[in-house]
Amino acid sequence: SAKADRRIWLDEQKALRHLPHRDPDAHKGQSGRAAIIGGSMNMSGAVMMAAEACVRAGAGRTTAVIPDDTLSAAAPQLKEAMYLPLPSESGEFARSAWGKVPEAVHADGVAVGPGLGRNVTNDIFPLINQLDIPIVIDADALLDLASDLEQLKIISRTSPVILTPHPGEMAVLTGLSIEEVQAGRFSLSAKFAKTYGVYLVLKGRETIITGPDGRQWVNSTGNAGLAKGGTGDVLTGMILAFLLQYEDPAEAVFMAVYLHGLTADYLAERADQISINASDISHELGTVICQLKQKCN
Ligand code: NPW
Ligand code: AMP
Ligand code: MG
Repeated sequence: SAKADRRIWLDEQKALRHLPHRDPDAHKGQSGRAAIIGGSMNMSGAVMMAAEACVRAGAGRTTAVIPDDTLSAAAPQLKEAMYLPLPSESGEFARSAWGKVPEAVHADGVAVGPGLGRNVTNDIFPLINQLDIPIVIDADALLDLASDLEQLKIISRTSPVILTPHPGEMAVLTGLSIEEVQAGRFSLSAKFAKTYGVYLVLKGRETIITGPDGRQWVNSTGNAGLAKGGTGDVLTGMILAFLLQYEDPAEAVFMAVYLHGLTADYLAERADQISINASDISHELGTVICQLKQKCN
C-alpha cells in the first residue's frame, strides 16, 4: 500500500550509509553536553545505565541529574559522568525540583525518565516548555506525560521531542490495552507522532520509529536477550548521545535503535541470549560500530 511504501526497513545496507563519525579536529564541546534526568532510591541503576550508554555512544559530557539522596548510590556506578543532585522527597525527586530543572541544566540535549519512580508526580512540562533542546522522554516520565498529552500540541519549540515507549507505556499514552497497541502498531504510531508532532519509538521486536511527518523506519536487529530490565534505559542514553552528534534527528534515532539491537545480536553470537546484560550493550557498542565501518572500506 502507499503507506507501507513510506516504511523503510533498517538493515545493514541502510545503516552503512549513516554510521556515526567524529571530526579529526573535534573537541568535547562539539560532541555535545547531555543531561539525563532520572533515578530514585530503588532505581539508581536505570539512570546510570542510560548515562553510561550516553558516554559510550559518544556524548562529549554527560551529567546525571538525580534526586540528592541517591547521589552516594549513583556516583560510584560511573566515573565518566558528572552529577547534578536536586531536592528529593522519600527517595524520588521532590515536586519542587522540577521547576528548578530548566535553569539548573546546562545541556545541548536532555533525556528524562529512567528509574524516576511513580510515587511523586513528575512535572516534566517545564522541561519541554522552557528548554528548546532535543528531549527524549522515556519510562516513568511517559506516564506523567500521559496525564496531560494535549499540552504537547500547544508547546512551541523548534527542537525535536522523542518518546520511547514499550507497548505497556504506549497503552498508557493512548488509553488502549497492550493487545490493541500490538495489533495496530504501525497506524497507531503514525497517528500519534503526527498528532503530537513528536518522534515515536515504539519498542519491542521490530521496533518502529515514526517521525512527526509520519515517515516510518522498522528495525531489523535485536533479539529476545533484550527482554531484561535496563535495556530500554541503555537505548535512551544512546538516542540522546546520537541526537547531539547527528544533524538529522530521524537518523540519530533510527541509528541508535539499529546499533542497540545489532550489539545485542553480536553478544548473542558469543554467549547465550539469556545472559546478555543491558550494560554489555554499552561495553560492546564500539566494537560493533568498528566492525561495520570495516565493511564500508
Ligand atoms: P506484562 O503485563 O508484564 O505482560 P512498567 P518497567 C508491559 C525502571 N527500571 N510487550 C508489561 O506487560 C525503568 O526505567 C529500572 C508487551 C507491563 O504491563 C522505569 O523507571 C531498572 N508488553 C521503571 O523501572 C531496571 C510489555 O509494560 C508493563 C512489553 C519501570 O519500568 C529495570 C511493564 O512496564 C527498569 O528499566 C513488551 N515488549 N514491555 C534498574 N536497574 O534500576 C513491557 N510491557 O510497569 O513501565 O515497568 O518497564 O520495568
Ligand atoms: P524497556 O522495556 O524499556 O526496558 O526496553 C526494552 C528494549 O529491549 C527495547 O529496545 C525493545 O525493543 C527491546 N526488546 C525487548 N524484547 C525484545 C525482543 N523479544 N526482541 C527484540 N527486542 C526486544
Ligand atoms: Mg524502559
